[in-house]
Amino acid sequence: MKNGSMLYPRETATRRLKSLDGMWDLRFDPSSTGSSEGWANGLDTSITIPVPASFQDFFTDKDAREYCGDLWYARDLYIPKEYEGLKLALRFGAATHRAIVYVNGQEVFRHEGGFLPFSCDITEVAQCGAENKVVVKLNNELSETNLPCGTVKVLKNGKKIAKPYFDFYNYSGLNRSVYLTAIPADSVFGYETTYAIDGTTAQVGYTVKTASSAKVEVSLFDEDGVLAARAEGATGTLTVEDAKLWQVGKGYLYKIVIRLLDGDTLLDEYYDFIGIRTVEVKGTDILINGAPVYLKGFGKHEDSDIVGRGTNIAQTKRDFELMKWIGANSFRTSHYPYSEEVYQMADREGFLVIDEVPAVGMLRSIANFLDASTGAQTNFFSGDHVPKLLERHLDDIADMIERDKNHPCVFAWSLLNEPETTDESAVPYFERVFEQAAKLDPQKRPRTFALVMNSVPDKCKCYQFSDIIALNRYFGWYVNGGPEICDAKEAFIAEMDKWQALDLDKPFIFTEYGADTHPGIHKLPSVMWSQEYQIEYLKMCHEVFDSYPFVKGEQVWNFADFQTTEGIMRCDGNKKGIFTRQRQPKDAAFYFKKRWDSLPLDHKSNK
Ligand code: GCB
Repeated sequence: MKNGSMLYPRETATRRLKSLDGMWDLRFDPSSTGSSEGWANGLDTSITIPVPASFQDFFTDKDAREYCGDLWYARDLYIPKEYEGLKLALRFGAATHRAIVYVNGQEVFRHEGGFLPFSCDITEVAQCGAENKVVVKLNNELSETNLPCGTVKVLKNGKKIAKPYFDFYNYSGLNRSVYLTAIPADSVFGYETTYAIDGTTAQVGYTVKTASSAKVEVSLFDEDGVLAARAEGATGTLTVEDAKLWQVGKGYLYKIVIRLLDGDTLLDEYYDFIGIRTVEVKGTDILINGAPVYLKGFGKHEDSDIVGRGTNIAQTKRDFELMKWIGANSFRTSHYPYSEEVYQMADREGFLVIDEVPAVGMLRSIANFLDASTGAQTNFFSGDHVPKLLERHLDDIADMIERDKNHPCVFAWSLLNEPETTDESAVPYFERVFEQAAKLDPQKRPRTFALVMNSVPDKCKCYQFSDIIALNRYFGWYVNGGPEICDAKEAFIAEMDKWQALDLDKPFIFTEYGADTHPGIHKLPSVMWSQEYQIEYLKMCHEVFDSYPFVKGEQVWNFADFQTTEGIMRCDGNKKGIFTRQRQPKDAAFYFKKRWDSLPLDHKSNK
């Protein structure tokens, strides 16, 4: 089924919005009999569950928390009489990992993929001035034909559990907000912008996609509400004199207002916030508004106590305050596109974001963080699952770009995390994935992917696709840890020398490096897992980064401790956080603050 508009839902003079957040009914369907038993009409259940949130961490019994399979959400929805005549849609910020939506017992939409929004038209089936029944059949199983990749294990007692090929817990459910949107039939469907800056003047190119032949008018207002430019037509240019640029650390935003007019009659109005800035990779520099930047920041996760991967704007706010405090200027949305509210905050705060599609687990292993260092080969890109997986991957890239292309904070796309690149079969796959991003992004942002430990110069077949080479490296943790850290450093340098010898003339950044650290462990001399070792490890890595002029960024793994699947390598989750899961600093946070406060934005620039 075709996805509706990906625009962030907003209320305007012509648009109405009703939140469906709150308590929903929930029913697990382990034997998948719900469909034949008519659950699409409503659920016979006593369980209720908050939305947005992952369902897992509310429960005190393990079967519910680890539930893997079909699960149904339902609630009543009163649709006001005034909405009659408008186009009605249900807009899900994310439904993890696949969903079938029913309204008043009728199927209205099917969606695959758990980290991007979809909007389904319900005009035909909805009743205005009456209660309606919204039911969503979710499924949270992992497979090799969907992103992120993994599998399902059936236990001897018949219960299924998720087996991710990735290192984060399979949080699922209605993780993001749900809205009823009511918009006019003649409406704005989407828009995009491009930027050219000449002295103090900016040319903002725009294209508006509409479901209408009405006249389009586009206006830009500055932060004081003063009109900065106006233009007419579905495609055009807004000339902004004395343009205030969106800068790193100072995210100046213009309000863009798009109106559809029939003579003087307003048919539709939509607004959003954009930032005037350019992005370019030149030689080994990453340039924002023509000026070089050095990335300081984190790989993150959407992960918090109780709500799991559910949108948590309160915690997001805390995260931004901590990132500002520590002197960071960037982060990667590892390993999936985050809630839209995160990008909105990054736009305002002037953070640079590497937006990552949920293409993780493309190395067939349930402990890929270990196998990556051993040179294990799984020939992931040569199986029968590949055509279907590629199709899903291309779809998710399209949806991510459609959703996020107007955010000034997004300066690069990460198209895969730690895929297996040591086999030729990866090459045609990469070609399609990289082409897709280039084709769909109006701003032609740089594209990258995070290279796993064994994607090294003489083995990796795919690094040439990247505009920015992004390395995930764990010398001193997964290899040569503890007293062997001196060997780790040598091995690290040996690899970096090989990259240097290739003379790629591209920026390198570290998208991951880190050491698990239990906040309760202090040790003199250090041992692995102690706070002291984390700092020792980080200092070693930084010495290596600092000695290569083409290294233009460091995003440590991870911003905070986060939940993973259980296992002997994980102690109630991954503990590589610089902050705890409750967002309090480990000692390393103070070490970073000192380092990052002293590194200028144009650190190591070629200018
Ligand atoms: C990686 C993965 C990340 C893991 C991390 C680790 O390479 O990209 O998802 O959490 O290593 O801590 O092992």
